[in-house]
This record gives sequence, C-alpha cells and structure tokens, in this order.
Amino acid sequence: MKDLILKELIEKKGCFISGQELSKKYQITRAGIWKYMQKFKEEGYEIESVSNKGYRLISEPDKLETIHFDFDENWLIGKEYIYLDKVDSTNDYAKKIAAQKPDGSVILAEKQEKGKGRLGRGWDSGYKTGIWMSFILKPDIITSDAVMVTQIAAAAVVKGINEAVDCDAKIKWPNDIVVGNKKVCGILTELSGEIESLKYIIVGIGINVNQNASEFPEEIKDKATSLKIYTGKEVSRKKILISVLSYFDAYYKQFLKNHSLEGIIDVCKDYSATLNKRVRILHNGNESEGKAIGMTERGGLLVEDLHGNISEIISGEVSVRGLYNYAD
Ligand code: BT5
Repeated sequence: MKDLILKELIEKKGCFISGQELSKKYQITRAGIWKYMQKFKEEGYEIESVSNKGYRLISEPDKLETIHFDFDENWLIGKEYIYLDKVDSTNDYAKKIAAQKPDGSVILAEKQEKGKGRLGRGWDSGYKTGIWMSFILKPDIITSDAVMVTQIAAAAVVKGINEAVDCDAKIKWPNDIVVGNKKVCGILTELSGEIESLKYIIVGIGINVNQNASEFPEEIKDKATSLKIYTGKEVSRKKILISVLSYFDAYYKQFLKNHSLEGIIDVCKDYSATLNKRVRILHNGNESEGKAIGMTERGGLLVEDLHGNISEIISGEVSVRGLYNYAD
C-alpha cells in the first residue's frame, strides 16, 4: 500500500493529487493518507500539502530503494529490480537467482561484503557510497558473442556518467572507466553456458560516487577516485543510475537486434583512454608492449608491437601509459 501511494506521487511528481482521490482509490481514510505523507516526509521526501488541492511531491531523497518507480516503462533493463541492503557480491547473488529471473533484471546493493573484481581480485564497496549492481542478461546469442557485453556496459557507463556529471569520463579498455586518470568504475562480466548455448550473462558494475579520498584502502588510494572527489561535491546516485540504465537499455536492445556492436563501438572509440596510447599487455602470463591503434567490430583491441606487427587482444590486462602507476 505504502509503495503504491509513493509510486503514484513519484509518477505525478510536481502535480497535486487530492487526498480524497487517494483515499477512494486505496480504500483508506483521509487521515490514513495523511499519516503516510508524514512517513514519506520523515524518509526525506519533500511534499507540499494544500487544502482543496491535495498533496504534491516536490523532491525525493537520494535513495535507491524506490528508484524503480522512476524507470521508464519501456525499458527491458530493470523490469525486475531487486534492492538489497547488504550482500556478499551482487554478481554472486545474481548467479544464484538467474534461472528464475527475466532478461534485464537488476540487482543492487548498498554494500558488498565481498565485492569481486576480475581474476579473484576484490572490489571495495562501502555502504551507500557508490552504485554496486548486476544485470542478469539472457540474450539469444552464441556464447562467444558474450564478450561484447562488457563493451556495451562500458559505453553505457561512460555516456551515463558524462551526462549526469561534468567529469570527462573515459574508457580504459576493456573494463575500467576513468576520470582524471583514476579508476571510478569497474565492470565484471561472468557467464554460464556451453559453447553453443548460453544460459545467462551477469554484468556487474561498480561506480564510485560519494567516497572521500580517506575511505579508499591504502593499496588503491593512488589509482582509485570517486565522482565526489573529482567534482568536489556530493553527487546524486539516482541521477547517475537512471542515466546509466537508460543508455544500457538502449545499447542492449541494439545489440539484441544486430548481434553486434554496431553503433556502440563508436562510443567506445570516441571515449577511449587507451586508443593511440602506448600500452603494456599482460596476457596468459606473457607481457608485451605496443601502441593501441584501433578497435575491432567485436570490441577487441588492435595493438601494434615494436616491430610493426598488429594483433587483436580480446581480453587481458592492459596498462595505459600515463594511467595509474604506469609511468615509463
Ligand atoms: C574490476 O575488476 O574492475 C571489476 C569490478 C566490478 C565490481 C562490481 S560491483 C557490482 C558487481 N558485484 C561484484 O562483486 N563485482 C561487480 P579488476 O579490473 O580486476 O579491478 C580490480 C582492482 O581494482 C582491485 O584489485 C583494486 O586494485 C582496484 N579496486 C578495488 N576496489 C576499487 C574501487 N572501489 N575503486 C577503484 N578501484 C578499485
């Protein structure tokens, strides 16, 4: 009941809804409606009440519990939204429920106790300071095409962050988003399936939003940043989340239609922090150096080595000169 009334207020934000109308619709007294309004106000919603006109929502707190009320009804992403206060890892949680959930489900947690990076590394995810979420995706594609999903996520995050915040975010291929040469977001794509039959893909996205520099563990202080550190002010997580989901939804639908990165790879190129830079690649234990000279239609990185040979890198560790600790 509380959720339904709140949903209605959010959907009609800025417009008055009469107490009588609400009371009739939800079969509760007008005093009951008034009590709900007081509760919403205590939770940080700014609501104006005017006699003979009713209630009007003016502003919402930066809360992610009820953000699904703001999702566009045409989105495939977020049709099902699961909000958790704490979890070990949203990716692991998503895996456990993936079989029962529809394509595009979103799992978001305020804190991860065991946030995961790639290759067994960790992801620092403090309480309510960032956006820690995973998508369950079930595209009808062959398993080898799933690699493209990381680039879809990177494109959506870079566009979404840049639209919500003035920060010149860029993509460090393949899965980092950087602002001011420091990492502000990481993406972890995992999948389940056989070579020919993909069961599901889990895309985990971690965006550092409102951490202060002192909140990052010592070992990542030099290379991690948050949007608050970069801009010098508190940033709305809601605004960023809506913006990222809206781009992800659009790019994912494009991908479902074309089974390719058509139209999306151009975003990855335009916002790349890696292209035309000297890079060091660590792949299967081997290290090589070269220059990133292009990107393929499938999202691979084209690297020209010191002898002029060009090869395509599909995944791996790439250090970009001038970023993080790669100085030489
Ligand atoms: C990543 O791995 O960048 C993927 C991170 C994905 C996190 C999301 S949060 C929601 C979802 N649920 C999960 O459990 N995970 C996903 P990788 O490229 O391996 O980078 C990991 C490295 O980044 C670590 O070894 C640290 O050096 C550094 N790091 C850890 N926490 C960080 C943070 N909050 N900000 C910036 N860098 C961080």
